[in-house]
Amino acid sequence: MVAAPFSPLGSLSVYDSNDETPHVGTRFPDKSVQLTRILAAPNSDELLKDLATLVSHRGVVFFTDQDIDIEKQKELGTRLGELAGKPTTSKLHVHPISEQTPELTADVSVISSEGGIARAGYSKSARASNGWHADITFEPIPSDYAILKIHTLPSVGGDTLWASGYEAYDKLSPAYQKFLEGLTALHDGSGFREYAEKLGRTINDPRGSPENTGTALQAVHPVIRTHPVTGFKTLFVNRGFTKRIVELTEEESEDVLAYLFRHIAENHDMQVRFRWNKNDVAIWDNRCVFHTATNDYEGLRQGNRVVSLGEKPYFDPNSKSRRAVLGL
Ligand SMILES: O=C(O)CCC(=O)C(=O)O
Ligand SMILES: [Fe+2]
Repeated sequence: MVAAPFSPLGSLSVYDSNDETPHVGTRFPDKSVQLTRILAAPNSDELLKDLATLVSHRGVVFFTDQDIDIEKQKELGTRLGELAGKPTTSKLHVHPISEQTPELTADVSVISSEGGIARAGYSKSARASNGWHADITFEPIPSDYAILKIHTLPSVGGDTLWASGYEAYDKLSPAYQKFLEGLTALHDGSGFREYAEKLGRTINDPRGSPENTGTALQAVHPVIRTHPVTGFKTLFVNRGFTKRIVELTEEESEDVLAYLFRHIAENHDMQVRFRWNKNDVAIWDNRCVFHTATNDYEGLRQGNRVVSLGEKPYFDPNSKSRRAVLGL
């Protein structure tokens, strides 16, 4: 895999789009831009490769009122990562607690206000910013792209926020950046095991890659990783799953992680907030953004999510930061 040049739209420049904030988020506001048409276009490989590159640069991309069904959503999840050059053993993720139903296979996660993945361990009085995470970083082979389509919404509320890992890295002082580079952290998803045990269910295994196996739901990853598509350095610890920086004492780790989680949650200049309309689709890159749901609504909110697997995270000491490359 080689770093892509900075041309985030490429062949997608024929469509109307806008940046939602300077650092994160791009939107295709017109519903005439349909992912199903992009998937079926004669130059679909070119369009999808450019879409993967755009998502990797901008962190999250929004599409308006999409007609895509779950089969096509899975095809999109598979082709984005393949065209961006991920290992052939990386398929769609099977979540440890996703259920196979007559309608949906285990590689689809139902995101619902009623329970399950998005609500495991949810408490109404908890601080909203506790929810910041990147998906499934407890896996040895974590996610590249995720695609969420929300089909059922309350009349107001339930926004989703994303934050840029590139900008989170770039906002740190050079001394703090240097301190973090080369450190590794333990990511742990045992909350899902406890949720499964409580409901008397087994953990799905393997989970989309031969390396994502067993019920430990733990992995060690670099604290700063190099993004394989953009070549940029990005912060890769998140409040949801990162428990411990391996090379530090327990107390040091606790303080440094608390600082980094605040850094992500409190810098709203590196965040974008999306207000959903029915059948909107968000595609994000779990390698370089964090996200959080907003549990501020009553009533039913539901959608389907496909998470694909990328590569084993690595840190290349010769890689550059986004601001350094873009001259920001
Ligand atoms: O419900 C949401 O807004 C986001 C839930 C989530 O974290 C996800 O789909 O990965
Ligand atoms: Fe998530």
